[in-house]
Amino acid sequence: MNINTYLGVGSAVTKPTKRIPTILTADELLDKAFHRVLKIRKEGDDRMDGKKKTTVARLTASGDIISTTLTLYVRAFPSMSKREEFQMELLDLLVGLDQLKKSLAALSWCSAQVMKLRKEYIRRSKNAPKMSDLERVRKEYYGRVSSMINQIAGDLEVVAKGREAFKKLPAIDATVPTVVIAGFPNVGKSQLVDRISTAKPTIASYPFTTQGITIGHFQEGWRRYQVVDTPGLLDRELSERNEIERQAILALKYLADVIVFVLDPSETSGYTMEKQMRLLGEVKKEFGSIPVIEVENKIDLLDSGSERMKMSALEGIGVERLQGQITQHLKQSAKAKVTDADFSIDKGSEQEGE
Ligand SMILES: Nc1nc2c(ncn2[C@@H]2O[C@H](COP(=O)(O)OP(=O)(O)OP(=O)(O)O)[C@@H](O)[C@H]2O)c(=O)[nH]1
Ligand SMILES: [Mg+2]
Repeated sequence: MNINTYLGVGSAVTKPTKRIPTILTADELLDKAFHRVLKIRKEGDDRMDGKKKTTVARLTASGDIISTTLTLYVRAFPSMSKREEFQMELLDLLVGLDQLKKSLAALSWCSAQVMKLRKEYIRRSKNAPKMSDLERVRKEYYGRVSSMINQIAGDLEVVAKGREAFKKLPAIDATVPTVVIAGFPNVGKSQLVDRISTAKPTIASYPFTTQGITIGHFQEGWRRYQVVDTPGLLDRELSERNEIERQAILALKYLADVIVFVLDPSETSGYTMEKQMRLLGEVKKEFGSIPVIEVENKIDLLDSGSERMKMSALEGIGVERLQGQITQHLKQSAKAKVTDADFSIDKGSEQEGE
């Protein structure tokens, strides 16, 4: 079955949603279902009748709470259009879409099962001849519902993790020309992104400060460009990369129209130039079709004397020149050409109408 069936059908979601409710754990859900209903009391013709009506009302309410809560979770997951491949891949990396799909299906299944039990035990409560039978029926119902919810405890955890991933999903516009900033950890990528875009990433003097993808923008004339800050990459095989690094790889693969590769010849990042150069070679090999701008950062600390472009993201030296080069590349990107075409068609049709 297609993931979209479980992630809801219909329109594309380009922005993270805030509407997925907090996902309760199995214990919290049972607590909510069984304790809240204790407040319900019904009057009857006699003690037995009152007890029966109360039991039936409690069974009904607790079943409803569980079933509607689970169904709400399943329905709250937004759909993802095929076009947002990057977001799909990112979600897959962070939660595992197959697992999320299975877990949402498990919640649906459980919701339906609880409704079945509810029906069965309401009938049995109504037919209970004695107080003790009524108590036994109630206990059995609670026991069966509890074990069913405990069965999906792991699925609730997966769905909760899915919710977190959805919440943090960067709002990417796949049609906007995009520069992705890459390099070793601690070389100054976030400092650069902070300088050239609207994004305000965390900057700190330790590796792996950036743990996910941050999106910023900058404007040049009427054009808007996307800037993507990525977590640092080490020079190792893709199979050895951790979840944080893999997010950077996904951003390079799916988003980059141009890559800025930041090097730190001062090596104050804690990594040798040899290692950094090896990674640069890998990136160029892996993403051969994407132009790479190489820039040496921290020129305030060390000027290597190489031919490469230099800057100090910290002090703002050379940043404008770099930004100019980025813009040149982005202007020439296929995405920019599509926007240009749209723009001229719009202008054309306006003129026709005049
Ligand atoms: N002296 C100097 N320090 C810099 C410069 N650019 C960044 N730094 C410092 O280097 C450290 C790392 O900067 P970040 O921008 O967080 O580095 P990053 O590449 O984003 O690091 P990760 O997110 O961990 O991959 C911080 O302490 C910055 O202040 C620079 O041009 N000169
Ligand atoms: Mg960073």
